[in-house]
Parts: sequence; C-alpha cells; structure tokens
Amino acid sequence: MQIRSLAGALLAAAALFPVLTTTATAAPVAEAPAAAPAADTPVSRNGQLHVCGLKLCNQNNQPVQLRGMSTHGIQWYSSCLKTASLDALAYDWKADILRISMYVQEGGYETNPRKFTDMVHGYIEEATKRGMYALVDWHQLTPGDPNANLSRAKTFFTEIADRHKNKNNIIYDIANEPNGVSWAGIKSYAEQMVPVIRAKDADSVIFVGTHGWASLGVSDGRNESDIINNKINATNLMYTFHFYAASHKQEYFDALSRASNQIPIFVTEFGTQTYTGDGGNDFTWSKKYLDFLKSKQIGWTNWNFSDDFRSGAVFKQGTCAGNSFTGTGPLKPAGVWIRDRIINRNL
Ligand code: IDC
Repeated sequence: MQIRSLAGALLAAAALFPVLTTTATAAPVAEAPAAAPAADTPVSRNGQLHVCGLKLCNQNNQPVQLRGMSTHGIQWYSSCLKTASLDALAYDWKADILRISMYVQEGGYETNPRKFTDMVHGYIEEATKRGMYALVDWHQLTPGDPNANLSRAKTFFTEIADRHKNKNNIIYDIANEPNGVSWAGIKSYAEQMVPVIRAKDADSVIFVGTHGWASLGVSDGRNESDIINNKINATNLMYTFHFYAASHKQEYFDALSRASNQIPIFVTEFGTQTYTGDGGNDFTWSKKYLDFLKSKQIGWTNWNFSDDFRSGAVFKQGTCAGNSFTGTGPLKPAGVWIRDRIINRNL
C-alpha cells in the first residue's frame, strides 16, 4: 500500500514538474526527484514509536535516533513545502522526520484556525506518503506562557489527534518554547494537554518544551533540576531542548549532558548559528552537540527548511520559487552541513 502511494506521489510529481526528470543539470543527483522511493522508509522500518526509559524506541523496542528538518513558520514559508522540496527532503536528504511548525501567533493559527489546521492535516499527509515521521509543532512563542493558548491548543490537538490517530508516524509537540513562565506552569499545562491528546490517540508520543525557550531552564538562570524534581505526570513523553550553536555553548551543553542521564530528551530545534537564526555558523560547536546527540541517540530536527534570508534557512533565497531542491546547489553553508549530517548516519 505504501509502495503504491509513494509511486503515485512520484508519478504525480513527474507530471507536475516534468522538468525535474528531463532536464540535465550539473549535479546528476538533482535529476531524480525521488529515485526509487521505496518500501523501505523510516516509518516502515520503525513503525509506532514509544519512549523506552530515556530513549525513543521503535516497534521492535530498539532505540532510534530520528534526524530531520523543521519547517519555517507555515504562515510564511508554505512555498518551501511542495512536491519537489518534500521529495528532496525524504529521498535525497533521507530525513526521518518533518517538524511542521505552526505558529500560534504572529499571523499563525489564531488568525484562522480552520485554515491552519487544514494546512497541518495536509503536511501530515505529505510526510506520511513519503514514509517520514510528522512532528506537529504547536509553535507558541509570544506570549511565552503556553497556558495563554490552552483552549486553542485543546481545540487544535483534539482535531489533529482524532483525524490521524490510526497513523503510526505522528508525534505531538504541545509547546515550542515556553518563556516567561515557571516550570511548574508548563507542567500544569502539559498535564491538561496530554489527556486531551491521549483520549483520541492513546499510544502517541508527546513532546513538551522546557522553560527558558526550551533551554532546560538555563536561559532563565535555572536548570534541569526544576524538571527532574517535578516531572510531568505522564508516560510516553519527552522534554525538548533547543540550542543555537553560536550562542549556546558550554553552560547549555552541560545542562543537556546532565539532563540526558535523567529525562528523555528530543532536540526539536537547533541552528548552527546564533539564536536569531542568523549570523556566522559555528560548526565546531554544532559538531560537538551533534556528536553528543548521536552518542545518546537523541533525535533532532534542524531549524529551518526554507529560503528565508537568514543563514539558518537551509536554502538560498529564491529557491522555493522553483522546483530544484536536491543536491547541494540550492543550499547555504548551513544547509550543506546539515544535509550531510542527515544523509550520513555514521556522522
Ligand atoms: C524566528 C524566525 C524569524 C521570525 C522569528 C519570530 O527565523 O523569521 O521572525 O522567529 O518568530 C527560536 C524560535 C523560532 C525562531 C528561531 C530563530 O522557536 O521561531 O525563528 N529561534 O530565531 N528559538 C530560538 C531561535
């Protein structure tokens, strides 16, 4: 069934964008939108995930490290999420996971819940067709207290979980980056949201952002002990950590390192540059982090899969207007580096 639908997707892609299959380009790999996609996908190999101790495990109870990309805000960069780009992510980059970043404010969900919920439904289907995990990111940011959007979150996740409950590739991230709120406030929010999702999708893995913009509290002058001493009362849940390698160095790394021995962690966002998502890349610190995440089998999604002008957007400006996303040609330096870390599992 999966093979058929993937083949169908390919045919559709070829029909829509014949240029991809017929035009010779400098990089041969760029010609194949999705050469032999396949029965063998991250989701077909791993199935329904669950939290096993401190790790994320697959259907055979083996730890699995997922690697993939976060979209930019879908209210701004939906042009970067089309057949050719998603094919490139799945079949050229060989990503395991797509994080669907739906802002709540800043022109996002709150402005048109129907429209944004439908967009997320659509991107979930696109990830599913290609055998990738779909991480549904409730991208609250300003205001930073997730409780401010509690009733919206309940409405949104009830519909998402109800529609997709029979899929085995959905992960729910109920708070992107809580800020200006105590850990206790986030815990209270999570303990209200988890039952809402589980009432529809009982076996789902749920992520929740930590305090201080998902810094395990460090950006608030606190640390992971707030969480370890007051864990969320729920199973199958992971705590998220974000870092921007040019900004967040030893103190953040140390907190991650300590916390990873105590609580299950997933890195739902990181950049190789500063926390603005811009500026020079620090590949030395990025490598230090990613080597560590590999050693712990902590999964990650990089910010971000767009052609925004900032250095952290993987594509060069203007790329998303076209249909050439494969290879390194369309990528900024951060994109080249990240794609390599996704393709090469031995890195
Ligand atoms: C940035 C975007 C930028 C947008 C800004 C405001 O790159 O275009 O104007 O958000 O929302 C985060 C956030 C993420 C940020 C990213 C880079 O989760 O939304 O994106 N970042 O600044 N946390 C740390 C860094």
